[in-house]
Amino acid sequence: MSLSTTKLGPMANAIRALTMDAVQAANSGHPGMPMGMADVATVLFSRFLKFDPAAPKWPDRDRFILSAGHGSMLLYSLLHLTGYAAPSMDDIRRFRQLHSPCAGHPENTELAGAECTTGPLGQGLAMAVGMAMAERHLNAAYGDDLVSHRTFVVAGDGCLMEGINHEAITLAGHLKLGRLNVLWDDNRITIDGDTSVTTSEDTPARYRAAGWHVVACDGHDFADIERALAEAVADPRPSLVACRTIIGKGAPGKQGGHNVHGSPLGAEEVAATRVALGWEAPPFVVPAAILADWRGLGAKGAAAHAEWRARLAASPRAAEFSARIAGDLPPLAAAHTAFAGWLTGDHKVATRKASEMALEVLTPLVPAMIGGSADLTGSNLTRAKATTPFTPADYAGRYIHYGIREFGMAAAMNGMALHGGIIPYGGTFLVFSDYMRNAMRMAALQRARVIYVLTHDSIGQGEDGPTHQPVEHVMSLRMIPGLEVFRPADIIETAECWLLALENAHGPSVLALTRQNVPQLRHTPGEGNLSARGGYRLANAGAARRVVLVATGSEVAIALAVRAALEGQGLGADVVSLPAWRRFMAQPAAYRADLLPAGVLKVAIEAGTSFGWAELVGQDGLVIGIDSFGASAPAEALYDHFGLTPAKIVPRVLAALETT
Ligand SMILES: Cc1ncc(C[n+]2csc(CCOP(=O)(O)OP(=O)(O)O)c2C)c(N)n1
Ligand SMILES: [Mg+2]
Repeated sequence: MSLSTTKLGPMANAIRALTMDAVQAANSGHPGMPMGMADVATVLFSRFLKFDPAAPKWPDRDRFILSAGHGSMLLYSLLHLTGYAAPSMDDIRRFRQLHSPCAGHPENTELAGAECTTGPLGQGLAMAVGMAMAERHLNAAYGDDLVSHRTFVVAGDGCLMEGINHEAITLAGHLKLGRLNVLWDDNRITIDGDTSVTTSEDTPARYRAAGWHVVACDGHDFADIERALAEAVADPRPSLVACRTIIGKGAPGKQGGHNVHGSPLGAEEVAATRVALGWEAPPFVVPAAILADWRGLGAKGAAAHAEWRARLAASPRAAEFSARIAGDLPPLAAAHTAFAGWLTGDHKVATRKASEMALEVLTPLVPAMIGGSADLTGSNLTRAKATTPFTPADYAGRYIHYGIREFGMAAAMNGMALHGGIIPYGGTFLVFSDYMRNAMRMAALQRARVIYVLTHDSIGQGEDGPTHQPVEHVMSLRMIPGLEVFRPADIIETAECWLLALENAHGPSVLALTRQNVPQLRHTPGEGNLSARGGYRLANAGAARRVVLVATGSEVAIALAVRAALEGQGLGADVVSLPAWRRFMAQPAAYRADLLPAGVLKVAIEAGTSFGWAELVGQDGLVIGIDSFGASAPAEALYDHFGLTPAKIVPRVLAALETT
């Protein structure tokens, strides 16, 4: 079915009408962008996008990313009009209301047709880069028959102005992601007014400099849009399509101005727009002929989907491919055996080194694992032998040199995870998690399985000094809902936490790892994965218990030394290792109370902020932490300077015992 250009106008106006009426009903929302991009989106969906509304998760569909997430009504309109099961017209009527899947910004957990959650400007495009990387990798692994699709992005001035845009497009240009096409809503308006207020950049020149193909079109001329999109799709480079548009197009009194960006048009202007567009239908009604055109267009995708399913059915790798896309882990018995073997050894290694050893075991078993680092491979120890570099010449490679682009890396990893078939992990220094923090938050919000290998996790990194020494980071990452933060104490806990991170299929995980060596603390076989409960009793009091020492990561060994000193004075002390705070908090109250009993002095030891620890040790507990920035010196000198040695901690515990 091919739609004549005369049909496209009314189809685009259906988007405009739904948008202005939904925003008006909610008395909140952003009409400008969907009304301005309605024509471009109609051409994209009718002439280029490969999709099947009956199968929103069909693995070989094209990905459509609305990076300008404030224009969510564009996506909701398109999904409804083309015949996705959701959103329904009732959902659209309830735009921005509690429990409507038509939330203020698109949320992947609310709608099957929303590939990712967008709203923080710039990140949708950066996630799309990850999706395009995932497509190339899986194409290299499974061939054109099973994986051959494109990634289309609608981005606004804001998405292009954000700093992450530079990271994302230089990475995409370098990796020659020719199947990535960005449709730029070049309306020259942002909230504060004309873009001339804030920028004088030659944006196309910047894209060209990054190795992109750039083409422009009149975003309200269907034939011109089609020409530009055809050129973009044909070009082997990633493409920027600069669509010159008028924000709020169709609203006669408001189009072209910044006030139409994020406020309802108002009843009068809505009425005037109906007249201007010749749109006579009442709110939330799409005339049958226009709806039929949209639905016919949606139904068109079933054929391509059916052909793909036939190819999958004929493939000897069908089951493997489907399991991979579903995110199933292959059997990990060999890893369990290997890790159990470590119990009999005595490894004094940094936990970053233990992580590398774990990766050497895991990556050959789990082909979905794609590693990388933001230019700190030799420090993060993220590269295992099974993972060769991912390059334009070899997209089958499983190791991504992200360059010094932490935020871009984190967003790309979100895109890869959301694409499906990939379990991305990537490294940087823990202190630079701040650079990618919003993408980590977005991973949690989107329930994406992304694993962050964050090394040099305390003052223990030593001589680089306070700029490189995390103090507040571990605790502040624990505050992000849905983000698992693991801080393993030794080689055994590191292996356990890697397994837990992999098994955390619906959320991101942090592995906070030391630069400095730590002793192996566990040697007992058959105990199972003790880290799975978040915290566990590592050592029992010998003498009558007076103290419980709670510690994480490299400080667990210190806690054991403190315990030995206390026991030497006849004071019984337990040591609780707490590799995963939130997991521990999710345990039954009886389990927590058994580990942290009332009536006993509880002491927390962590080389980071004391903030928050009172929740575990109580107001009468003792918190040994660091509430200032670090300093530049060898690690041992810093542990002494900041009072984190047994010699400095024991007197404080004794003093606290006297007052309890
Ligand atoms: C990271 C981030 N910063 C700020 C905002 C708030 N915000 C939403 S839309 C917008 C203006 C975006 O301008 P543009 O992309 O040109 O959208 P248009 O006004 O053309 O629809 C801003 C600042 C945001 N959503 N994300
Ligand atoms: Mg704009």
